[in-house]
Amino acid sequence: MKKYDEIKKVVYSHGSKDPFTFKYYDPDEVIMGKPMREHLKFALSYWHTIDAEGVDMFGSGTMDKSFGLAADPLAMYRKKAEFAFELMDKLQIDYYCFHDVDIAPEGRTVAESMKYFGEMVDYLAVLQKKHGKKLLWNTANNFGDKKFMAGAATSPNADVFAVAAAKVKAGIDAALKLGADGYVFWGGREGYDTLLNTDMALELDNLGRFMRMSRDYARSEGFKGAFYLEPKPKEPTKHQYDFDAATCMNFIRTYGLEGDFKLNIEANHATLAGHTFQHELRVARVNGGFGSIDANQGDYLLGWDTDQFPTNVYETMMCMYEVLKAGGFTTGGLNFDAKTRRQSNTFEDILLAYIAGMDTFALGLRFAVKLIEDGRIDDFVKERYASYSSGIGKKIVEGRTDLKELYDYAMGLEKIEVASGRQEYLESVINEIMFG
Ligand code: XUL
Ligand code: CO
Repeated sequence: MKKYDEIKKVVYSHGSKDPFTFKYYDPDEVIMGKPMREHLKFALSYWHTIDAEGVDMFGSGTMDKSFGLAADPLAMYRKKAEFAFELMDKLQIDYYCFHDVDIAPEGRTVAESMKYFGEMVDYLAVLQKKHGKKLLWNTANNFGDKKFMAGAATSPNADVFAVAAAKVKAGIDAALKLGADGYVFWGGREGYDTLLNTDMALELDNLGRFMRMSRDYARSEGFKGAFYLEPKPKEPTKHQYDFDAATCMNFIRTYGLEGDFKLNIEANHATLAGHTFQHELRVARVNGGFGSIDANQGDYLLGWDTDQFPTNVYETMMCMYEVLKAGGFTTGGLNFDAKTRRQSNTFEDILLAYIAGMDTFALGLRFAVKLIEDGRIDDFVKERYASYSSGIGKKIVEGRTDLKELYDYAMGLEKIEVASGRQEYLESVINEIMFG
């Protein structure tokens, strides 16, 4: 197998046995009026790809991403940034995403960390221009440091709330400087482990205040992008307030954040919440909250957030079906919040993992288009609800009836038959579309 440095650019070569080619992703191929790269809007996740070294609960890293510069953290982070942009070039990826702590070394004080962060943001601006790349979204890591052990915006300590707010302010300033399309809030520690020590009402209101202040600051500075809440039910906190898409939409409405806030739906978070990926996307879509996607997959036998590169075509197909039905991405895209397995510990594995993920989504897009063009599923659903297009059903959906009229109507009914849901047939249609 070729070495990482020998691979200059991964290109589309359907049927090829060369592992460093795309078999299904042809970035410039036009499908439904748009090139694949615009349908899919792939993004590289800085934390998993540039920083993570394969550490787990039981063992140390299996991969070294210090580039021999561990003794000089600023030089190391500059090298990491250069590596990130070269990697995006190789993979033909146009976007990237990062947390503040991913791109710059930690200082001894909050102020020193801010200084390093500012320097690295300036450097990313230079690299973005040089390589023609864009920032899909950035975020603040308000969960890793020990001061966030009881939450950030939901911490019982107001000083922690203030530090978290300062980090978001710096993040929004960076988003403006780098022209980001979005800004993400994922509340890994915003929740509780026991109600015995928790004032839930105050914590939720503070979280709402935090989001409103962030939005107001960003808008006043001219940020036009989207804000995203990222639902996840648990891990690291036992119960996270941003449990799932429905909970997040309720939060958005309760605190008057509609229009500004949408959702960043992650496949593995959906399954942790006991939902399918498609369910979470559908909830987002029908509630006006469809925004962006963290593309990965979990392991059905492991109960935690394994953040694997997606290879399940059935899931990416139903995901892309929802994306197409939502009218495609606007500010959002497909961020690979995914890491190579601990045993896949070479730089070649990073390329192979992204190729697998991108091809899986390319197949998902191709099949989703076929599913829509085929029309059998959409027609079936339409037909199933046909009783709402005329008569009493039409009156119900148009709000032109009431319980009294419905009572009289029901009294006149003799035989009521609900048509078959035909689940097995519909599942076989999906197989036909995928396998011919
Ligand atoms: C954690 C997770 C985060 C967010 C950004 O499970 O998904 O990486 O995407 O903070
Ligand atoms: Co994520």
